[in-house]
Amino acid sequence: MNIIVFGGDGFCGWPTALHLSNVGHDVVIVDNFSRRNIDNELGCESLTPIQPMRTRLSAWKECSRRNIDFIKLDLAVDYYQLIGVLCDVRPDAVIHFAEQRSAPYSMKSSCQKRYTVNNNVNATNNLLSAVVESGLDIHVVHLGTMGVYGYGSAGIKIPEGYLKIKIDSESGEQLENEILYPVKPGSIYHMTKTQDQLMFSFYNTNDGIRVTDLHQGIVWGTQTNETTMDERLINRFDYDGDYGTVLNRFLMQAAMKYPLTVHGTGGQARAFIHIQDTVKCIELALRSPPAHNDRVKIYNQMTEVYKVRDLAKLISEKFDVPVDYITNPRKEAAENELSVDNRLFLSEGLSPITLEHGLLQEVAGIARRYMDRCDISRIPCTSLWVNREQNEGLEPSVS
Ligand code: NAD
Ligand code: USQ
Repeated sequence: MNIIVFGGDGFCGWPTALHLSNVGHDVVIVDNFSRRNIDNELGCESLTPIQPMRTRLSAWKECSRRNIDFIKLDLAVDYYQLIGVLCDVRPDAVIHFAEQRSAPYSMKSSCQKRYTVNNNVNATNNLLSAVVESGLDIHVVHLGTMGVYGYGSAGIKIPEGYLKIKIDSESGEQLENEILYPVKPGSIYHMTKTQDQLMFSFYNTNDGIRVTDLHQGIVWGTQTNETTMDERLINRFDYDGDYGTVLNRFLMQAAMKYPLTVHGTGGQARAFIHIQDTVKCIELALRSPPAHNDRVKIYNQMTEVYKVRDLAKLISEKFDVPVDYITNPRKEAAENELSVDNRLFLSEGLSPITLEHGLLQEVAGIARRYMDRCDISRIPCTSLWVNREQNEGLEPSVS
């Protein structure tokens, strides 16, 4: 297949591009390097020494003898260039990772809130609009998030995108239907992902665009089979208070013997997936596109559910590091239960990497190896969901 990976310089996009190239697809990466620019803005960088795109691509050619092309383009802005790229490459599928993906960054101030909305909503709308205008039959695969559902499952397993409902009609009959699962975004970033869902639904119904939306949990781990082939191919590892996600932060904190930063009571249950499984899921999704006239196909791309405090306990015991319960900078439920249906990928052959098995390798192979690159002043989460006075009242810290 001819595939364009939008956002292919990022944490999920880079290993996906390499994997798809390795299994024989022709891959073009499109990115505007906004993530690298945000690192400059925040004064931090990946724990791992990621290389410039030119170096990455020539290293890949040396290792695999396969070529990946690169085009610098802002998906949210460069609309006419985007149409040109689609018409030149004529992709069978495009994978859309190109969004601002940090919830804390999206809540920093009105500037980051507006940037996140403008970037994410316009990127998705431009892509869908350009696919229509190109007249090509392109399968659009998007990286969405488990966060569109909120994290309370109201006593049911969160279904894969659609909720079966029964309602009483005016004449008293009971009608059955399926609707998009009601959204409950917990940050401006997550709100943009709920808006993406509506755009997919509209362009699918109106223009017949085939879309797969992958509602992904929190990705952990760093390396995949392809990124370990050469150090110049190494994937990024974010540990800072804005972009570092909880499990990778705990792994790096364990390597540094920095007390694990649990927000509130740590009663937040979240869904997780290893980066190696992310790339596998995307390959599986490409193999089973929705048929023409099918509705948007939604998968829950996650493999395990953990509470934050249970993760902290596991890592604390394994690596002998204390746990620090700190006031939660976010406005989120202190405790929740989460149960998720992920049968679609399991039925298509996914065999998940579990946390129990991957942790040690991650701490030794990545966090300890590159710990001299860590700037501990970047670890605290400084982005507050509401102002400090309101935040103090939100959730007491526990000891
Ligand atoms: P990332 O920030 O590392 O990568 C995103 C890439 O997109 C970056 O290289 C960035 O430069 C590029 N980009 C952003 N806006 C762009 C634009 N307007 N034009 C062109 N390029 C643009 O993020 P990631 O962790 O790789 O996440 C990728 C996608 O997966 C996101 O949409 C995110 O919502 C989703 N996701 C990520 C996780 C996770 O834990 N990392 C979990 C669930 C879902
Ligand atoms: N948390 C801590 N300590 C920390 C960091 C986070 O206790 O040091 C807590 C947070 O308060 C939250 C949970 O851990 O309750 C998860 O936070 P996170 O930063 O790991 O994940 P989140 O902000 O939800 O976002 C990440 C990705 C995002 C993706 C989402 C999937 O950045 O792109 O969409 O995971 S999901 O969480 O399933 O919505």
